[in-house]
Amino acid sequence: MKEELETLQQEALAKVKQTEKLKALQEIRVAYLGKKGSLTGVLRGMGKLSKEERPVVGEIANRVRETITSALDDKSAELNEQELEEQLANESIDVTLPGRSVQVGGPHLLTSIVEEIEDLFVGLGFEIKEGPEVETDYFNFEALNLPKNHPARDMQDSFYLTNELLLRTHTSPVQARTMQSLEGSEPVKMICPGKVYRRDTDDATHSHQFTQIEGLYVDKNVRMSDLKGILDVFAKKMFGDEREIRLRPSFFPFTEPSVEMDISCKVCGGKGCSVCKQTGWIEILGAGMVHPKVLEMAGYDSSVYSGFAFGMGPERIAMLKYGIDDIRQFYTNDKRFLKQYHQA
Ligand code: 2NL
Repeated sequence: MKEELETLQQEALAKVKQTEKLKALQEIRVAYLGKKGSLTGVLRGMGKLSKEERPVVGEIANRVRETITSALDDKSAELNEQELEEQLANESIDVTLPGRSVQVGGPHLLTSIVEEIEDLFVGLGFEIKEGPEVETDYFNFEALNLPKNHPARDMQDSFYLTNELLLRTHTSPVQARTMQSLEGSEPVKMICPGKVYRRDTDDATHSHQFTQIEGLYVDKNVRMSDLKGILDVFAKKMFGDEREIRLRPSFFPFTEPSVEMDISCKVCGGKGCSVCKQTGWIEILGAGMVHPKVLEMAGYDSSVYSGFAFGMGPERIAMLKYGIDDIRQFYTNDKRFLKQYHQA
């Protein structure tokens, strides 16, 4: 029996030595020391031994168990450490490798220009208002003194959805709605930026969808000089302090009188060049005093209230400011174009 135990120990130690896997090590532990293991089997046979032999064999058996156990524990610690080393080696990061560059976006030029204009007018006390892009015939035309059969209401010029609904052709309906909601009892000082739609063929200066920013100031005693003052501040903040403005008579159905505003040409300083078509002036926007009929339809007493309104195209403003010659650049999303207008 002694020999049996010695052999068993040698066998077990040899197997432990050869093992390279934690799982196999656990199997060896079970095979020798487990309930049905070899050593347990040998010990079970101890009952047959004599009284004298039993303590001697018992002592050997205990020593064998301890030896195998400690061999298993040592090996297990060794393998665990090895595994950790491997894991650390695999997961190590080479900080000298170049990083992957992340593509960073930025605001679209049109967004920046709209926000610049918004900030400017907010600074002058105007509120920003928005409204639906699908409008009723009433708010888009009727309430703006564009009665039925008016040439601007030609089916050919607008995107109609039904007889009564169309894609708004300007942002003026937002202002008509705002005035109507105040029931003629409160002043209005607002701007409304947004998308508008016209049934045009796209080319360098036309787009079937573009952006408009309109402004409206209605109160008691609002005069044309207030309009001129506000527009002068706008022109100088947007294009530079050295710019002059001039107002020329014009016509819009919703304003009377109506004007168009020009700014002095920066390229030639007013002498005349190809940018200003030899006139020294560049057209920027349209404006006027709100037509009394428009005020009355919105519920304002036009003998008490008066107002001015203006409308501009941010695309045109950006084109003039940055020398862009094709409006389609705003809508074709060529990143080479867009990237020039933000720091990214
Ligand atoms: C242009 C001209 C203009 C208005 C828009 C307006 C709105 C109301 C009442 C009166 Cl609710 N007028 N808007 C007035 C004059 C000109 O736009 O050339 N836009 C690009």
